[in-house]
Amino acid sequence: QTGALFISDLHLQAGHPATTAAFLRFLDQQARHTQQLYLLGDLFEYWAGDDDLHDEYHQQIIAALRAVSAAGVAIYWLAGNRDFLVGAEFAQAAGVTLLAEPHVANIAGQRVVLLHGDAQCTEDTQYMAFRAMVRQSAWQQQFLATPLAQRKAIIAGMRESSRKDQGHKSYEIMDVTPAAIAAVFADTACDVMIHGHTHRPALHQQDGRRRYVLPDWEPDATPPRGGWIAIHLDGSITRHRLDGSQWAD
Ligand code: OKV
Ligand code: MN
Repeated sequence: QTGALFISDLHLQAGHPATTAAFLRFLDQQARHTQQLYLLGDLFEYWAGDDDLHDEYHQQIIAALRAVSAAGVAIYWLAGNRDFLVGAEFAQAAGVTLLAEPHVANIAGQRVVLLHGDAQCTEDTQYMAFRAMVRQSAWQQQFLATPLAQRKAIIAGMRESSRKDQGHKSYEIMDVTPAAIAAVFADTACDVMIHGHTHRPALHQQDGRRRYVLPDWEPDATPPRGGWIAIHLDGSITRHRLDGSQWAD
């Protein structure tokens, strides 16, 4: 048994059956044997609102999460930049507890600060402005008041224009800003940080502090991408690939 497991950036969608299968396998073989499971953002490729809960694919994911929760695992959710519209109805249905970031957890005697990671990519000023807008509750209320089909069309339009300007290339070169990371460490008085978003899995060690970055999941890529971080009951921290093999940290 482990104290806690951490994953992020699966970008789950009906059109990616290999990632879906890897996630369901992870829930069954790993997550059932942990005390706490932390989902650190972008579990879904996008989330248009909790009224999309009834979608067949979403029901499959929700049922799988609820089964793990019902087995006694405490599941926690931090929003990513793609699934920040997940709300109380999803949380209730899936048996997960919504967290606000930065979240400080005490796990096996370790004070750990948890983030998705997008808010620390401060050099992407265009994205930071967009984020500030869509994270406002007034903006979200207005957006969620439009019909679901229209919201999906708006998101699809954003995805299409992001593909067209090769926005995906420009934001994949973006990384967290050292000053933003230093500020989180200072504000939270933690020595360990775990986040995702940047798709640059790593363990950064500096001044006695550790910053773990989670991988995104793409099991069909060569080499396959994906994996999780574990905090064990003795406080040790390990990184794992999708096949369970451990990184030599
Ligand atoms: C993904 C990033 C574009 C970075 C929008 C609700 C909203 C989801 C979305 C739209 C954009 C993802 C899903 C994309 C990542 C970018 C630009 C920078 C920094 C809404 C839910 F706003 F309509 F409510 N999005 N897309 N970026 O084009 O794939 O990661 S995306
Ligand atoms: Mn992200």
